[in-house]
Amino acid sequence: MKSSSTMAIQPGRIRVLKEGLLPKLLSEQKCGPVVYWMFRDQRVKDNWALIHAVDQANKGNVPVVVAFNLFDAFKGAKNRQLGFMLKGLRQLQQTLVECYQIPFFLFQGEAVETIPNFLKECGASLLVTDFSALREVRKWKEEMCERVGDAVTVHEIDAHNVVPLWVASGKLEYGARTIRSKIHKLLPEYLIDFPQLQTPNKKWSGISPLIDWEKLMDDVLRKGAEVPEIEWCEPGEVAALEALLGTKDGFLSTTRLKNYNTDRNNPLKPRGLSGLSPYLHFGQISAQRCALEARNVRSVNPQSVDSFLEELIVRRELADNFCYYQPQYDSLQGAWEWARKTLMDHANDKREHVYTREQLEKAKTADPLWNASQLEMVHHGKMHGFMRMYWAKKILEWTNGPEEALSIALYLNDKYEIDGRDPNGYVGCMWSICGVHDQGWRERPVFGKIRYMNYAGCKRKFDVDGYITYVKRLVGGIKKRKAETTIGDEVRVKLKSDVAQDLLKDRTQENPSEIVPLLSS
Ligand code: FAD
Ligand code: FO1
Repeated sequence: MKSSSTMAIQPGRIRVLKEGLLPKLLSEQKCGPVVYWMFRDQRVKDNWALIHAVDQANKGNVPVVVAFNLFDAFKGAKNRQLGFMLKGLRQLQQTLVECYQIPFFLFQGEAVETIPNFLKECGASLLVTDFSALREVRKWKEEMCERVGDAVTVHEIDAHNVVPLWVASGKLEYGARTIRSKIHKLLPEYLIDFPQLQTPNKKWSGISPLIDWEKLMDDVLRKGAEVPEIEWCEPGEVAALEALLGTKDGFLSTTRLKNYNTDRNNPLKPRGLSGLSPYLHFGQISAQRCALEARNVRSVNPQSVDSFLEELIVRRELADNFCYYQPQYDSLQGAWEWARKTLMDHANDKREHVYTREQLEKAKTADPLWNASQLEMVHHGKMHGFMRMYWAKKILEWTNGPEEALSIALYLNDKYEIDGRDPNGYVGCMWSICGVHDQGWRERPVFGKIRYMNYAGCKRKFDVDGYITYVKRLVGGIKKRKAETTIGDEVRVKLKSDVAQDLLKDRTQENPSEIVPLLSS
C-alpha cells in the first residue's frame, strides 16, 4: 500500500482483502493492468472505487479496465430490474470508452470464475472492487482471493456509503440512535467533494470488447417478462443526476425540496419523496453526491434537508451495518432476543384472516388499502415508503407466523420493487415484522410487542380513499398503455408483413432472383 499522502482517496475507504506478491517481487518489472470489478456502484461519476483504480494504474504506469459480471438472473431478478441495470450499463460503457478510454468488459456467468479467469488472461496486478454487505458477495470475494493466485493484490473500496461501513462502526448497532452520532462525527472527514476522475496515462492495448447490447438485452429480457420494465424512471447516471438536480423537476428544485418534510409520509404525494432509490440501489448515483448537493441548498428548507440526510445517510448506512454485522439479516434468527421471543409467544394466536402467498401476490385481501399498495408495487414498481411499513406489518398479521410472513414479504419486495435486493429492503422488512432497530411496544395478539399499524391509524394520517383511487388510476393507465403498445406492435408486425408481401410481389415480378436477399435482410 502507498502512504496516505499519495492516495487519491482516503485510506479509510480502502480495505486490503489480499496483499499480492507481484508488486514487491517484481517492482522493477512491468506489471499487468488494474482491473476494477464493478458490482454495486455502477457509475463513472463520483465513484471512489473507479477513482482509486485509475489512480493506482497511473502510479504503476499500467492500464486500467472495468469488468462487470452479469449473473444469470441475480437473486431472481426479472426484466424490471435487469432492464434498468443493463440500460444503465450501456450508457456507462459509452462514457467510459469515449470520455476516458477505459475499456468495459461484460462477462456472463459466475463472478468467482469469470473475474479470476480474466485476471489471469490479462496478467492483472491489482483487483479493485466496490463494497457490498450482502453475504453472497462477501463469500464470492473470499473465494476470488483464493483463486487469483499469489500475484494479485485485492482492494475493496466502500464507494456506496458516505462514511465507510467499517469506519462508521465495528459492530452491530442497536438502532439509528446508536449509529447517528458516530456517523455525524465522521461527516467532516468523509462528506467531501470528489476529485476529478483522471484519464489513464497508459492505454489498454489488448482487444477492445464489443458488446451487442441489443442482442444481450433481447436474450436476457426474454426470461423475466413476468415482471415488466417500468416506464416512469429513465435508467442511467445522466437521468439520475437529472432526478436529483434537474432545474424544473429535480428533487432539489425548490418546489419539491421544500415539501419533503411535510409530504414524505403522504402516499398520495409520491413526488414528495426524492424518487432516488432505483438509482441509489444500482449505484447509478452516489449517495455522497446527493448529500453534498442537498447540503448546498439547505437554506431553502433546513428541516427538509435534515430529514432527507437522515434517511439518505443515517438510515441507509444503518441498513448496511445490519446486513454486514448480522449474517442472518433476512431471517427471524437475525432479530433481537426480545423480538424473537415475543413473536414466537404469539405465533399461534388466532388471526382474523390468513392468506396464501398467491392471494397476497394477486392483491386479493379484504383490505382495499393493502391491496392498493400491493398493486402500486406490482404495476408501478415502487411502493410509497409509508405504505411499505403498513404493507409488511399486515403480512405479519395475515400469515401463519413470523417466519412465513418474513419470507413472503421479502419474496414480493425483491420480485416487484425496482429497488429490491437491497440492504434497505432486508432491513425494512425486518423492522416491520421483527422489530429490528425499533423498541418494544404494548403487547397485543399476533404482533406481541412489535409495533402495530392499522387501517384506522392510516385514515387519521392521510386520505386513504384518495390513495386507493390514485392507485386504481395509476394501474389503469399502465394497463391501457401496455394494451396499446401490444396492439401497436401487432399492427406494426402486420403492416411490416403486408409491406414485405407487396414488395415481394413487385420485385418477384421484376426480378425473381431478388427474393432471398429481401427476406433475409
Ligand atoms: P426518500 O425518502 O427520498 O429517501 C432517499 C433515500 O434514503 C432512499 O432512496 C434510501 O436510499 C434512503 N432511505 C429512505 N428511507 C429509508 C429507510 N427507511 N431505510 C433505509 N434507507 C432509507 N428501500 C430500498 O431502497 N429498497 C427496498 O427494497 C426497500 N424495501 C423496503 C421494505 C419495507 C417493508 C420498508 C418498511 C422499507 C423499505 N425500503 C426500501 C426503505 C424505504 O421505504 C425506501 O428507501 C424509500 O421508500 C425509497 O423511496 P425514495 O428514494 O423516494 O425515498
Ligand atoms: N450486480 C452484478 O454485478 N451483476 C448482476 O448481474 C446484477 C444483477 C442485479 C439484478 C437486480 C438487482 O437488484 C441487482 C443486481 N446487481 C447485479 C447488484 C446490484 O447492483 C446491487 O448492488 C446488490 O443488490 C447489492 O445491494
